[in-house]
Amino acid sequence: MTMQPPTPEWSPERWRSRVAEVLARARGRSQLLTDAVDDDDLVRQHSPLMSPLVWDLAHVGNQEELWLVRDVGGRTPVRQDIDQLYDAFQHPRADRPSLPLLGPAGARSYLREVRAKVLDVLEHSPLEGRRLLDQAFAFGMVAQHEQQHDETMLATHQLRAGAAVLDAPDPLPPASLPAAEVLVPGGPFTMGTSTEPWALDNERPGHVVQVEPFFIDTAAVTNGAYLAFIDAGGYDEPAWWSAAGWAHRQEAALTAPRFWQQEGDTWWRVRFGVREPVPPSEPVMHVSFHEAQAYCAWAGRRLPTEAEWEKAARWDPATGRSRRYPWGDADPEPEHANLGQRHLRPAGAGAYPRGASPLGVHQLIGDVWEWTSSDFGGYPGFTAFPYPEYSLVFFGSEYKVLRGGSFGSDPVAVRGTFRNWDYPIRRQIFAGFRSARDPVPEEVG
Ligand code: AVJ
Ligand code: FE
Repeated sequence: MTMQPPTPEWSPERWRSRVAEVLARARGRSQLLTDAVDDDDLVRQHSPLMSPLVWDLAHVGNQEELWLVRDVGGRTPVRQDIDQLYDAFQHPRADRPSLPLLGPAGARSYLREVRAKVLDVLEHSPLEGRRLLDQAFAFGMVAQHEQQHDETMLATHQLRAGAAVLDAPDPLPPASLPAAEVLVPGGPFTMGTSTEPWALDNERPGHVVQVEPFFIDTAAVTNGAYLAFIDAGGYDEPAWWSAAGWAHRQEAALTAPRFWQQEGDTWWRVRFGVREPVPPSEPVMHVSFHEAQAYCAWAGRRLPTEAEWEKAARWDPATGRSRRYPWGDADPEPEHANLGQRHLRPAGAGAYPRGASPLGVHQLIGDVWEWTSSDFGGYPGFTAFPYPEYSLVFFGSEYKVLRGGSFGSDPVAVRGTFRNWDYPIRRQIFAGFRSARDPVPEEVG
């Protein structure tokens, strides 16, 4: 079955049922990730990079209250007194455990109370007349926000010490691909979107970008390929690293991706509490931008720019149009991509042939986030909406853009235009990369 893309003709009833479905799915995920551990575990900080899980939980409810209960619904607040505790800009993650936060039971009942009001607001809101209401934008934004925190909570699970508490079936096995890289022809394509209903402000507006021809890997760089870089002494050769990357490699004493351990000749990794040999055909993950960049330099290649990544993912050579996803305009289904925490690991190359782009680039969506070489910035004509703290305050050269989502990202929170960002030293996200290169003259006639 194919999920048809939303169109401007969708009735309010159709939007309402889509919203109810995505809100319920997000809540089920939040509950699963927080019910999996005991109360002590929920209030503990598992890493200075992360909030206690109980903070994420109540923060999700507080954002839902701010946007949907109060702003869209115009209803009386549920808990105005706790807003500042859950404002991400008032308290850095490292300080959050010492705040007078709602406890696990209090957070759960807060979320229930907010959600009950929101379902009533959904039923009674006109879904037109304000930008926040058009095509149920605010509801879609809130569902995406909860799913983004669900991926953050999954990353907290990965950082947490102790026995495994999460389990999921493995994805389909890898399959061989006809080529290791493909040529993406030069020329214009439309980057970003002005029409995707729930696209966030940083994905807008759609605009034409000229891209020079380039080659891009048909699959993400694997653990096996990355091991060759390690074995070749890549972590000890400053020539492969940028100045900032080498300084960080030295200071943090990096020798391998995060969560890897070497024992004799074998590399092991810990994945959600399970120790296992590093699987060679799976995409490498938990590498920083700097490690990705150094690998590419060693391999005689480079990271793709964000525009290159998006052209490889969305551009249809037959029509010249940009698709919503590599496979077309239909919403993601399980056969297209490894999304939604259905599996707790990325799949190997070739596991999702139905999700390939027209040019034959595989697994751009799902499996692992992919580092690009681009800084996070606003597109020409950018306007912050509905609040500058989602995107605008992060624009600048400190953050690098990642694309495509991971196995931990929900379909509602990933698109061909979706942009994620993080500091170039970060490794806690489910991020890997694919490489690119410029053609030599005889390759582009
Ligand atoms: C888009 C993943 C970088 O988690 O910092 C969540 C998403 N913004 N709450 C983040 C977000 C506000 C954001 N990222
Ligand atoms: Fe948030």
